[in-house]
Amino acid sequence: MKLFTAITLISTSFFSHLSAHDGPWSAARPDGHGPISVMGDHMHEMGEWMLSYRYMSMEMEGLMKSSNSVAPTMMATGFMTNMLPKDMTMDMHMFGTMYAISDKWTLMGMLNYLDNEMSMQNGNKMESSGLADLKVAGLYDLAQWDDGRRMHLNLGLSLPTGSIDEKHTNGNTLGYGMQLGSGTYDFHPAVTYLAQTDNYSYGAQLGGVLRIGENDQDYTLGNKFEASLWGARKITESLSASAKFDYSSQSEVDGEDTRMMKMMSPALNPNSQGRDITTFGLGLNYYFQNGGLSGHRLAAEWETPIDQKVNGVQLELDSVWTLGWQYAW
Ligand SMILES: [Cu+2]
Repeated sequence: MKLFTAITLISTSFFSHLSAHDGPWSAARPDGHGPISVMGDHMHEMGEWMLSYRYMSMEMEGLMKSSNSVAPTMMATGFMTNMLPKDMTMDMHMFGTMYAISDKWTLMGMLNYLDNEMSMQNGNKMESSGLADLKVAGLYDLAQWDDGRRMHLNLGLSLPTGSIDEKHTNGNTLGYGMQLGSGTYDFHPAVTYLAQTDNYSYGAQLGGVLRIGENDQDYTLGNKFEASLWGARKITESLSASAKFDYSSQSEVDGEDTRMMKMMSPALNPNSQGRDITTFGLGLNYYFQNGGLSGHRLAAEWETPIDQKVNGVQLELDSVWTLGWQYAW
């Protein structure tokens, strides 16, 4: 009889791993939050607060024309060899806060600080740093099912707090990619779908950036469409590992900043902005559930392109690292 009970217990616990999640979606597990590079992936319960800090570092090196690598020459690119970019690093410090005013609405605010550095073929180095565009968002709960699935709407708006007047030390206006903001109010809508089983979780987010009007230099950065799909495995009660695919498509700049000599360098050319890119990412989430750090989360994610096609001539994206800390109470 004891043997029978033991077999029953073992087989029940084994098969329960295969069955769907019992009960609603839960944030109280490491993969209760998406990969750290995904914004607005989760909501909170009424009255809950969250603070977060993310550090994102993006490396670009080598030139591309459409989907091909090209030599840094005038012959290959149509731009003066001296004025072609060689590499660029973009570091972003992202400070975020979330608060759930009800079980239906979670509010979000995000302040980013940018630090850009670009080297040209002639050895010139250009730098810009400062506050980027402030983003506010409301996440609205669309549906929650009893088997661990849920869906929400992201309604975000970014305010033109970032400078579009960044200059090189010689007084020339820096290119579009070195500016800190868009100069326009931008609408960031998205739909997010989440699903959990006992040991796995999945998510998908479809969204974009829609620019409203044009900025005071008479141009508008390209609108962007983005689709992300990820899956994560809960390894222990505190640790999960994730894989993510992300596709985004951003169009070129509409209009032009007449302070920039657009024939000189692709960095200054409105038609050499925006790209279609598919990336693959691997990430880890760690969730402290006990002790003094209970409620804190640490996460890291590395992403690299598997396919990219730039508009005009641009630097090739190599990799993106995102490291993050989150604390909810
Ligand atoms: Cu949160």
